[in-house]
Amino acid sequence: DVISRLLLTGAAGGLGRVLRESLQPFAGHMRLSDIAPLGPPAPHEEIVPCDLADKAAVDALVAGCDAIVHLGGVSVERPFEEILGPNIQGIFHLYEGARRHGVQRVVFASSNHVIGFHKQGELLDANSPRRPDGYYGLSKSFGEDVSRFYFDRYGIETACLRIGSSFPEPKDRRMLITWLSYGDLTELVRCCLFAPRLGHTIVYGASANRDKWWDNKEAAHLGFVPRDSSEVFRAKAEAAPHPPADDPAAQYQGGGFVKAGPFDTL
Ligand code: NAI
Ligand code: 15L
Repeated sequence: DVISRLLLTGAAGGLGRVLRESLQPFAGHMRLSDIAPLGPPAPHEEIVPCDLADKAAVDALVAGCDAIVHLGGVSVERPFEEILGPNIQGIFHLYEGARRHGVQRVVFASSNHVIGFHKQGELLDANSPRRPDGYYGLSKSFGEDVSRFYFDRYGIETACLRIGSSFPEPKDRRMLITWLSYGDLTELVRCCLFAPRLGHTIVYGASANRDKWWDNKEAAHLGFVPRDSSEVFRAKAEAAPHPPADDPAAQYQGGGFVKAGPFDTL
């Protein structure tokens, strides 16, 4: 299976650089977008710089694409005012563009920070209540609602990937549980792009790690089976500094995000 024209936003970021390469076999042509530099395009690539906060620019960006992998935006906890344009206005602009130009499928990089205020050790699934752990988590929660609305109203299919921690290696104890390898990330996105019926699906993005906080039974139709495990990194990750047991960062699934801010500036 190949998507004729795939739009990848946030293509200059950590995961964007990974998927720019790893999704190549699944896309005839890739339109790569970011506000950061993307380097020269390969023959199968097209570079379209775009600020997600700019509605007209996003509309033009989306035109002519068959599917979207949306990674762009602020990816860490920041003051609300910095998140508003890229993440909140940005997701609205993206779906308006998809509606106007008939794009039928979106893979949206949501985040575990949508459920970050659940306690560590609790087993969640797609029906668990959302408990965002900051302005960033709130923006992803809004994005999940926007995608649900555009599915119910217009039939645009979306997978909301509640990605745990997708880095080359898990860096600490929490990430031994939340880690998503780049190989499993690619497989998850591939499953979402090609599932015969995607509908509106919430799926957690974690590898086949020993300990789990998330159950993907509601996303079984994707056929996503993670292959990697954080276990090979256990000794190194456990040796890293970790917060004391009574620290909120050690108590909640969102880790340190739950105590970032509140960024008073007035
Ligand atoms: P990143 O911060 O490396 O990449 C995000 C990209 O979005 C950057 O290249 C940035 O320039 C771009 N961007 C920011 N503001 C923009 C704007 N106004 N207009 C256009 N582009 C803009 O983040 P990373 O790690 O690659 O994550 C990708 C996506 O996955 C993000 O949406 C993030 O929230 C989400 N995610 C990532 C996780 C991880 O473990 N890496 C975990 C959970 C979610
Ligand atoms: C995220 O949502 C962030 O984008 C990423 O940088 C990590 O902090 C990750 O969550 C995490 O929770 O480890």
